[in-house]
Amino acid sequence: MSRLVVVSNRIADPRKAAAGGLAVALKESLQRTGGLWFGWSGKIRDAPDTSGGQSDVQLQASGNVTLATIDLNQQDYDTYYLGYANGVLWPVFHYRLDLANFDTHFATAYRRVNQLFARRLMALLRPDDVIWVHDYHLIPLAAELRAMGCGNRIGFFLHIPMPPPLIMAALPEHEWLMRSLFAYDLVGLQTEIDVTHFTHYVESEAHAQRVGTDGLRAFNRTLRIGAYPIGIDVDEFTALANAKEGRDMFVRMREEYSRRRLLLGVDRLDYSKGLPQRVHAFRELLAHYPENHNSATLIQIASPSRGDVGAYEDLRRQMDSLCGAINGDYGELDWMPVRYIHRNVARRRLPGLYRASRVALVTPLRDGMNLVAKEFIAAQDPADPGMLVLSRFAGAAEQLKEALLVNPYDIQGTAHAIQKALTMPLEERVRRHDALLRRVREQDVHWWSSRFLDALADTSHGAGD
Ligand code: ADQ
Repeated sequence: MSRLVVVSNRIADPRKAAAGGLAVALKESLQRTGGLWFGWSGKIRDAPDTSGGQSDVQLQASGNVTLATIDLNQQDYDTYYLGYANGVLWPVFHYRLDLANFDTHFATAYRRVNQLFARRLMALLRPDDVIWVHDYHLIPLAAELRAMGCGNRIGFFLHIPMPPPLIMAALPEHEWLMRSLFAYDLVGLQTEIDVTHFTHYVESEAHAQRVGTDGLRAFNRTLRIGAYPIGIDVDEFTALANAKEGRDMFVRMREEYSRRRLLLGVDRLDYSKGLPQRVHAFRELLAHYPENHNSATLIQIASPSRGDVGAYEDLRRQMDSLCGAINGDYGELDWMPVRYIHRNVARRRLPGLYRASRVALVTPLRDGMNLVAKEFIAAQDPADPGMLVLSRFAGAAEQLKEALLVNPYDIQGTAHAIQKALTMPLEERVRRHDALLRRVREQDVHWWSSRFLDALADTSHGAGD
């Protein structure tokens, strides 16, 4: 059995409860194969790297899994991580060309850090390892590994959207970046729309030929491409909901809001999540449906993320002012329409919060998948479930058709859908939730990882090299 080697910008210890989705998804395969997880430690080293060898790789055992990490220096952090990954790729792949900072130094640093990852990883590899690389920080990693002679089977999964060809073409390095994907044997994207975007891009820019049902041939190599929508671990999430803290949270929220109808948003504070538009839609709900006064209460949790990038500061100020204005204009002595929380909320408290809410607002302007939508469904009481209002621009919308799908740019339309969700008869809520839960259960995170790894094992490795 081949050893699984996972590479991602950040790693998590799969044995720790708070490790999160990816760790839970990969735990089984990593443990079964005595695997290795390689990535950045999250630490910034003061001095420049002079070791030139393996001395700066930190190895740590987690059961029979090895966690291997390297530190970054301040310059790499500023240019590779904040600069290119989060200041160029994140906005461009979320269609926000206006927010991208196309500084050529960032692209150079991105390549340099990918080379550093490849060099350090190369020394740890065995000939029959299967390598699974994750996300936009590491797109050129396989190309760098191949340049160093790596002949292993390598797969890549992109957690964020693949933009349409003309948006991609605005990226000064688009040709290099997309060509580098052809060093992988299998590329997994979240949705069929993403696959269509990538296919059209390589057909128009690189005259790629389709091979069989899921192959693309260009640059003298063939890769397989497919939609592998990521899911959640429903059992782990249900266990969290039934644990003491989950239950306590639910009871507390139900008591606190017994006379109110609770609406909930849970996001990282990020411009892709459509937060100002959501607050505008909630304001529109209060303006057009006055029966919600003194009743509908929006709890919006927006935890800080990547605070050093300027765009996030603007968003934070915008949210502060929008939420303050609604409370000032509509609030009563005993009713605050919006509770805006700009802090982290512990994962174990989320299920109770989800379950106490009548409606979840998951309305990103663009999102690779959005797991909050799936977690909300999993946390509901099937006999009296809350309703999901979901952006058609979230990857999850491809699977979750029974939610109320909205265009988040259409403020009136979204307000109308929220009203529909708040007043939906029990029978219809149960019917929709039943279909949604079935799909969230069937297409869970284990289904996702095993589908991807089975397809990777199945690739006719190295074709065309
Ligand atoms: P994210 O943009 O981080 O991830 P998302 O899928 O919404 O997005 O959330 C991932 C996890 O973070 C979920 O388990 C959620 O509960 C948790 N989370 C989010 N906000 C939180 C908060 N304020 N407090 C506590 N926990 C919070 C990227 C892509 C997504 C894709 C995921 C997985 O942008 O589109 O779904 O990867 O592939």
